[in-house]
Amino acid sequence: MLIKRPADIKSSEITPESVYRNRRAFMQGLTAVGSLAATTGLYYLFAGANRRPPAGPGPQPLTTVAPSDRPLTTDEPLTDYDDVTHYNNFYEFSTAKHDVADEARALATRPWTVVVDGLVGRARTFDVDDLIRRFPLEERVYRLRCVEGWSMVIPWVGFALASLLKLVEPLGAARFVAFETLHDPRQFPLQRGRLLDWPYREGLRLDEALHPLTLLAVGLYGKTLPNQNGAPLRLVVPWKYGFKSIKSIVRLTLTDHMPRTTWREAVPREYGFYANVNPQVSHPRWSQATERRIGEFARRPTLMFNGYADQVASLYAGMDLRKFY
Ligand SMILES: Nc1nc2c(c(=O)[nH]1)N[C@H]1C(S)=C(S)[C@@H](COP(=O)(O)O)O[C@H]1N2
Ligand SMILES: [Mo]
Repeated sequence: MLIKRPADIKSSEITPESVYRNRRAFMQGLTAVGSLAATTGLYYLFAGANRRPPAGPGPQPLTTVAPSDRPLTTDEPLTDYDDVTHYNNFYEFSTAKHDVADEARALATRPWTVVVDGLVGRARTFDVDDLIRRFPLEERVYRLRCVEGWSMVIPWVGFALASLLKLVEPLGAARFVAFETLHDPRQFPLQRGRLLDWPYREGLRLDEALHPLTLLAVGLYGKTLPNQNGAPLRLVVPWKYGFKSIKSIVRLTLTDHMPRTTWREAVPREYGFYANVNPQVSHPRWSQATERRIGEFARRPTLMFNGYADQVASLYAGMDLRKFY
């Protein structure tokens, strides 16, 4: 298998945001035929709505340092900011991707605490601003591949999950990390119903959690995370399907057993715990061989481990990757 190694180029050196905005308007004009997305696209094209400033104070600038390791960031063209922030999966708010941004506008992301507990020497509760100040923030440009068959390239801002885990001193018995999104039906309208078993839960094996690619993101495009992208703190695991990258996290718990995870519990025959991107293993209802990069016309081949095989394949030595996990 041919694996392309991503190069380290700062997103700001790749393509100015304005070029992407223009391209997006052009593409939307061309593709605006007979779909909900098209209706939205036409509206944006004629209303100039994709240039509208966010309501309220909006995302704040973050200071970043260069990534610690060159292969940790890709040089592929970035997905347009408006697509990254208006084509979202965040089922606590809506199942309609284009509605999430509006629904998430009022989410209160301060004050916000994150508990890290379980099999650790020093269980701790952190204020999210303390975390943001504590670690040097890196810009990491990662591909994001959703299990639904679309993908984006996003310039995240964050720090390695490993840095946080070190602070709590994992015990020898710890083998997994469980993550939970905030449970607050007053703020998340769909948590008042039973669409999923709330709160949204995800998990990683401890070695996956400690891998240098595994990021806790606090921003994107150089600014704090928009609410719809999982403010104030979300996980990003670029070699796994997007549903592993849990948003608006309030708790991490180290455990000795594989934790419950939302999508695996909801539809066990369709979603596994590992959920590594694999073009050779079809979803029961569709092929995973190709994907639609948001902003492009033609589908492109999906890469093993979403193009991160060089860095992560060794984590799964001895596991049958064709088996459904
Ligand atoms: N809490 C929570 N986290 C979540 C989801 C969700 O519905 N709720 N959706 C997941 C899915 S399916 C994807 S593809 C990504 C989408 O992230 P984005 O909207 O920032 O692109 O978030 C993931 N994290
Ligand atoms: Mo997804």
